[in-house]
Parts: sequence; structure tokens; C-alpha cells
Amino acid sequence: MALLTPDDLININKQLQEADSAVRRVTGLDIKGICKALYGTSQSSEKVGIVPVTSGNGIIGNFSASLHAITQYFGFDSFVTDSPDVSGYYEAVRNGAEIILMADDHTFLAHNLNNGKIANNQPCTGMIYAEIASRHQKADSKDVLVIGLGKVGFPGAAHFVHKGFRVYGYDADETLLKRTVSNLGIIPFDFETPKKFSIIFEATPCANTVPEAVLSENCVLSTPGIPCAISEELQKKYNVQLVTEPLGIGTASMLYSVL
Ligand code: NAI
Ligand code: 0TF
Repeated sequence: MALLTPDDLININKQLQEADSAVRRVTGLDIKGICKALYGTSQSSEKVGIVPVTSGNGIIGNFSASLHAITQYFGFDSFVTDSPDVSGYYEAVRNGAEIILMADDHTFLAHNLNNGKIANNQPCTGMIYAEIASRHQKADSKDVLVIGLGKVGFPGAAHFVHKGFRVYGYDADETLLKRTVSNLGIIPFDFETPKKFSIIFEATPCANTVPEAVLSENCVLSTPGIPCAISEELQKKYNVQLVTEPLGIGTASMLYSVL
């Protein structure tokens, strides 16, 4: 898994507010509204315990503090434990946490202790970014392009398929692409055959993965991928409606999925 850096999370509140505005422009709903529509759940001030985890590459500066800011932004009552790891988990439960948020280098989970529901960040992120893109109010067709079919991209592509979109998919890993084409019944995208899209979803750890040839004017690019999939120059040239943010949208999706 590509790990976040403290720099990715600078000014998380501002990043989240900007992303919320972009989501509203594209869909007419805010991130909360998208979550409610996606999962059919509502929050009622559940208490969230955020537990720092030191294993593997260890604590990421700004990670727990950002989760604190994000949970508060979405109206949850949240706290970060003083201790990390198992001691932190014990502290969170003893202090009344109903939902635990914690991440090591491989898994970022939300666990609702009241109802037993558990969520993983990668599928929840894929689903919500796909849901946002699928609600593009100015889409000119049901064709979508998905670039990157890994742990975030695959569930995103599956969500589009489930919603009845015609999904064109691409991944740099040919074996994975073939397997996904066969598993989901999507169309392998050939960059040599020009086609423009009004809905694009990207989930790779690489920059500039979305070439000019696929962009249509005012298209939506919904991308959790870090770094950003498109240059500022192309974004301006095609007035691309960019939905991207490093942690908050995916975390909101996790939390609403376990309510
Ligand atoms: P992954 O490693 O499971 O999947 C990435 C996929 O992208 C792989 O299948 C790989 O073959 C493909 N790929 C790499 N370079 C490519 C290229 N140039 N063109 C097409 N495909 C390419 O990673 P995962 O977990 O799916 O994460 C994807 C990205 O999303 C990462 O940057 C990760 O940091 C980010 N992420 C962001 C979140 C957020 O909240 N914004 C949440 C979770 C992940
Ligand atoms: O960096 C990541 C994921 C996060 C997905 C959301 N964008 N790419 N995971 C590692 C998190 C490690 C956190 C650390 N153990 C801590 O500070 O608790």
C-alpha cells in the first residue's frame, strides 16, 4: 500500500471543505449526502476512538490528528487515545468509544462495537469516489473510464457495473486487467483507440495517468489516487471537475458504512 505522508495531510480541514464544494458542484449533494444515499445510514453523534498504531513504518505525523478533524467535520464525537496500539485500544473502549478507527501499513479499519460492523478503507474509498462520479449531473452518457484496478479501483469499477454503467477499464498490470475484465465483464480500454469520457475514475499511485485524449470539456475526474492523476494545465484546458482529497472522503464512507 502506498503510504500517506504528513505533507499530504497539511490543512486537512481546508482540503475537505474544498472537496465538499467540488462534490456539491458535481452531484448536487455534499459528502454526507452521498454517504447517506450510498449506505442508507445516518449518524447520531456516535463516539469514535482513534488509536495511533506504531507497527511497521510507525506513526504518520498528522494522521490521527487528521482523523480527529475529519470525524468532527462530519459531526462525530471523537478523541485520539494517549497510548498507541493495544493499550490505546483498551483506552478507547474504556473511554466509551463506539467506533474504533485504526490503521497499520496494510489495513485501515473502522469497527462499530455496538453492531459488529467493520469496514476497510480501500473498498469504501473506491465505492464512494465511484458513487460521486456516477452522480455527475452533466454526464453525456453511461460510459465511464476506470484507470487503476487495484484494491481501491476494483471495488470502484464493480460499483459502476452494479449501477448499470458501461465500464472501460485499464491497469498497467496486464494480468490484473485480464482478470478484472473477465470477473466484472468490463471493456479493456485501449489508449490507442481515441475515445472521450465525461466520467473518469482513477485509483493509481502515479501522476499523469489520465491522458489528454480521453478528456471531454467539463468531465468529472474522481480520483483518490495520490499524487494527482492530471496536470493543472490539462485540468484548466478542459475545465475538469476534479474530486480528490487524501483521507476524509474515504473515512466518511467507512464510518457511514458501519452505522
Ligand atoms: P493498489 O496498489 O492496490 O492498486 C494500484 C493499481 O494501479 C495497481 O493495480 C497498479 O498496477 C495500477 N497502476 C500503477 N500505475 C499505473 C498506471 N500508470 N496506469 C494504470 N494503472 C497503474 O493501490 P490501492 O490501494 O488501490 O491505492 C491506489 C491509490 O489510491 C494510491 O495512491 C493510494 O495511496 C490511494 N488511496 C487514497 C485514498 C484516499 O482516501 N484518497 C484511500 C486509499 C488509497
Ligand atoms: O497511508 C495509508 C493509507 C491510508 C489510506 C487513506 N488515504 N494509504 N495507510 C497507513 C496508515 C498508517 C497510520 C499509522 N500507523 C498511524 O499513524 O497510526
